[in-house]
Amino acid sequence: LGQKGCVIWITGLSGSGKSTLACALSRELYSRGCLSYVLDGDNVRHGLNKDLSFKPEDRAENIRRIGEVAKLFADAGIICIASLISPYRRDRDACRALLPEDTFIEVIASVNLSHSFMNMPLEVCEARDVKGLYKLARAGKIKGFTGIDDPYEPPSNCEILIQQKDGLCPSPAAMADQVILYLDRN
Ligand code: GGZ
Repeated sequence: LGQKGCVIWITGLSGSGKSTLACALSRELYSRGCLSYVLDGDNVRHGLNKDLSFKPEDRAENIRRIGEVAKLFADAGIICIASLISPYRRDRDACRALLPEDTFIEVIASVNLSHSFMNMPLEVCEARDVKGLYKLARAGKIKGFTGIDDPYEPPSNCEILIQQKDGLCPSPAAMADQVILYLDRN
């Protein structure tokens, strides 16, 4: 096996397609004979991180722990796909600093380049509102919800921007292909 471990860090708002991309990417890697493992914020919060809330210090700790675990996977030669909102740039950069150069690949899901980084994705995510969380946040029933009353700081230097085509969100497989293309080239 010539596989080299790395961390693919997918950041973005709730409902922006992070988990969908993580899953599609993991499948695509499997079909190419590559070993990967998905660490999804929402899932890890049910186990390892079940003691953590969504206040900034706890989000920082959530991200720090997932970063450390992702590093262990990468050390073992596995492609670790971390998918979590990770809204604060400082916290993501701290994870990047844990890993050797070029092995932390930051990806932002569902970006429409013709619009500002934030507004368009928030509108889209909120319009989809798959789990009804935005509605609850707007009604004040969830406090500190990312994009509503808690900040999201988009990456300024990420390796991969998942681009839309003609204003349409790419399919999960097309999003995964954008990441695979990057891995192939680098
Ligand atoms: C943001 C929240 C919140 C608040 C619950 N803010 O889309 P989901 O529902 O299924 O995934 C989101 C998940 C976010 O967990 P992360 O570990 O990715 O967040 S972070 O990186 O910021 O630590 C969302 C749900 O939890 N959720 N409350 N207040 N998302």
